[in-house]
Amino acid sequence: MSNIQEFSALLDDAARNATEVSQIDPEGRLSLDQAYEIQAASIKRRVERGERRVGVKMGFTSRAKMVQMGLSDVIWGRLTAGMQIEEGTAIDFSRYVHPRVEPEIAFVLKHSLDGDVTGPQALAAVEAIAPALEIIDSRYKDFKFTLPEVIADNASSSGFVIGAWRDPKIDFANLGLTLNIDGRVVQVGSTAALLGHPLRSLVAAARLSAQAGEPLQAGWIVMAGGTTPAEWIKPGQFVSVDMEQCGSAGFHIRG
Ligand code: OOG
Ligand code: MG
Repeated sequence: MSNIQEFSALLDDAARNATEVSQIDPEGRLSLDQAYEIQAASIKRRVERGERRVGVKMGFTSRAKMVQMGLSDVIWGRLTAGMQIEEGTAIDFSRYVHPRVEPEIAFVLKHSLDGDVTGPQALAAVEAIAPALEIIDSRYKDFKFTLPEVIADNASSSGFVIGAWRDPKIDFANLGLTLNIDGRVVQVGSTAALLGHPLRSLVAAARLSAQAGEPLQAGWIVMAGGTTPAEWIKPGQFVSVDMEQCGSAGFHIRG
């Protein structure tokens, strides 16, 4: 269907040029499968420009995020190396449309995970865990979208920052965390917000990626989802996450 190519080009260009677009499916004609086809086609364009695929991000895995965005299905998106921001460095505000940030936990895998796996099997594939921040920057005007629209837009993914990797032997089921802007706590949460246990987000990532024919690979990063509502960010700020037993991760915003 040529709409797939057309919409993927529109969203990829919007992400590249930091411009916003109108909703692509206001009448609700797109199926979820078509939305994921648009996402795959837009990531293919990035890969063809030389960006390496580095993992997966999960979305709407916490109640806080479902309530904030008014959508309740777990979704996923594709991460590329071009989205990773070195911890402690500065981003350019002009490269974003209307960015928000949310505190997450990240996994890096030592083994592939293919299809239906149990929690213990998923844990056995984890090389390390880390506190992380996701910058979400919907390409849609006013951050307003339907479920197929946000899926087509790679689940709003724009950037991610990962702190120092820690041994996954830490019990990370319920680690307290804060999101801080200029050292002030703006959100308080816990890793338990992610489907009751963050490993459930990894299990879902394994299932959904395998269903799409792209099983999770050794070395890939999985961002497990926002644990609190997202916060708007502005030029001049320093944004960080502090996670119990795991330290912190942060970045500056130049503007
Ligand atoms: C969609 C992305 C959701 C998460 O962690 O739940 C997401 C959005 O909120 O724009 O990244
Ligand atoms: Mg997120």
